[in-house]
Amino acid sequence: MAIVYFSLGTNLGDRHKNMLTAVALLAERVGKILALSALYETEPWGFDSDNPFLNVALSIETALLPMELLRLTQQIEQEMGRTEKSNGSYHDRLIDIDLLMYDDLIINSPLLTLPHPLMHQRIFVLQPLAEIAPDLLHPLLNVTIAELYAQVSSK
Ligand code: PH2
Ligand code: MG
Ligand code: MG
Repeated sequence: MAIVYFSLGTNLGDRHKNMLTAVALLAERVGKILALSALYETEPWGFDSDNPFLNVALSIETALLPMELLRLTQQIEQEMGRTEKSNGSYHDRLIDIDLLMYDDLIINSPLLTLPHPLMHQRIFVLQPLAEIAPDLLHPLLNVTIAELYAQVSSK
């Protein structure tokens, strides 16, 4: 079994409903939820939009492999009605499910990079993640999530 961490975001439609649906589908298809953060309302990061996000972080114990998780999360995004494709620039979305970490695995493949390559820069990821896993070590940077969050929030 592996412990995996996800970041979820939504800034379109019924955001609370989108978030609950995504969490329920992850619990059904991925594994047991170990921890779920509060809901954080956050400003769009990296692009301009009038629509604030809801973000959460969660950890799950799973028997699935990283590429299986990637396929599953993309399938859930599609089932929930996400149509936009990532084309290099950010945009509003009904639901985004990002795999942040898979144990302390480091992967650099064309389809999947772990840990998520931008997680250490993103306050909307680090704040909820620091709530549920402050002592978790980033396997490349060798610092805890609490330290990364402190660094980003002091900028
Ligand atoms: N996701 C992005 C880009 N910007 N900003 C916030 N606040 N929350 C997000 O989930 C988010 C974002 C790309 O996935
Ligand atoms: Mg994302
Ligand atoms: Mg994504």
